[in-house]
Amino acid sequence: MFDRHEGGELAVLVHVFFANEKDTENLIEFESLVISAGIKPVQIITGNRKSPQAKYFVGEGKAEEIAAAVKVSNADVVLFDHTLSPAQERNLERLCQCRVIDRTGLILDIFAQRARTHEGKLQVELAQLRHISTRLVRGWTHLERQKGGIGLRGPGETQLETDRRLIRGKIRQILSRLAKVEKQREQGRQARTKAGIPTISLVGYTNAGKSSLFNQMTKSEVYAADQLFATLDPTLRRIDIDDVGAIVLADTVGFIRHLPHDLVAAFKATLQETREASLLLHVVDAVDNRMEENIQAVESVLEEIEANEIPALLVMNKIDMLNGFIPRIDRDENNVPIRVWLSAQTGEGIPLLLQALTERLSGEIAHYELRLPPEAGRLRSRFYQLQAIEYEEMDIDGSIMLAVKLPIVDWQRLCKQEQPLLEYIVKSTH
Ligand SMILES: Nc1nc2c(ncn2[C@@H]2O[C@H](COP(=O)(O)OP(=O)(O)OP(=O)(O)O)[C@@H](O)[C@H]2O)c(=O)[nH]1
Ligand SMILES: [Mg+2]
Repeated sequence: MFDRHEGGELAVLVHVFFANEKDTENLIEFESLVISAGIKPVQIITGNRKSPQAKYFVGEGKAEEIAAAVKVSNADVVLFDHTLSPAQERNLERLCQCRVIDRTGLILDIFAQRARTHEGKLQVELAQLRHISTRLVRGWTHLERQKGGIGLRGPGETQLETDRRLIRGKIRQILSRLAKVEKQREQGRQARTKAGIPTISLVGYTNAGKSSLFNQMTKSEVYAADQLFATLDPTLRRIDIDDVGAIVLADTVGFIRHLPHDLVAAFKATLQETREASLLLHVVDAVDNRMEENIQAVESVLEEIEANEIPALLVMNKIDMLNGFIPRIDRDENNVPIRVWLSAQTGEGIPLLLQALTERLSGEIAHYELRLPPEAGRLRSRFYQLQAIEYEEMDIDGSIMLAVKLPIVDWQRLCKQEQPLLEYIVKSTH
């Protein structure tokens, strides 16, 4: 219907350097985000400010410079590398006589293009509707709207603008559909827990090579492309590792710094597998000159989605681009693997990764002997559900002696949920 990708929309990019910003890396990343959305940057306008200005975000003079650039370059849209208020967006649109999209709008647009599964699409649509609902008043002609394009794709803005009630109804509808999908997903997860299959989740900065590694490990074909955010939805695949048995591997959406906070909330649901994983494989692009910052950005997103306490193994990817680099495992002082250097593309180092995984997974099992008082029957059935009981014996006083064996993460989760658990420990045997 809308063919903007054929020619590519033309955009004027705006990036403001704030007082504490030193380098141009953020700007370069913004540009690649824009390109990965299928848009052609025709001019980049930068400025320096201490803080945003209320009316246009930038100052009056800079705003006029942007408007002039739009005219000269015949751009379709202005993209800001910042979060704009609805009012700022409106004022800028009036001045520039074209659409103005902020960073949230841009990332949402990329998400909309990349969503693959039903749940992912619903999540994006929900986030778009919420974003648009604050920005309903726009003076677009029909012609421009029919052209489609960034920020206009998705929930049919024309209609939405005519009636706010429609938007609310649509949001309700999506929420109830999402609830259904989430229920199905929950059932799948419970079945896996019951079967004692641990989940390993691939996480990492966008473009680090998660999907490529996922493909190497599963030999399946998941969409991998040199674009940011090639994956939006976690993709689950069951694989077998010698000495470990079955595991579920989960590919996830790429993380990014400065992800607008509402989006983190919206995508938390799609990262559910990550939050409940036994181990995270944190994939790092080892040739990216922002490697350290990317690792930190990923760690702070993990914190936001409450997955920062899950054990992680770093996967230093793309060593084929480091001349003569030999794949290897780095270990900590206890000889536990903490980093594996490999290439997801050529496959070199994959056997080392499997070895490290085996060591980590078998090293992360907790063994305990417990004495449960008669009234702790519920706890006993929790251990049964987790298939964690190695043997049990009834004592004369009615209490139950239990030997349990389960992944440390499951144990820790149980300790949080069942407060008295720690009091029942007779001995820890791992
Ligand atoms: N040279 C080289 N390129 C790689 C390697 N692994 C991945 N790539 C390339 O890096 C780009 C991104 O790979 P993906 O696997 O899509 O990365 P991703 O982390 O899944 O990206 P998102 O899903 O967008 O977050 C693609 O062009 C891959 O071909 C590698 O080991 N070596
Ligand atoms: Mg991917």
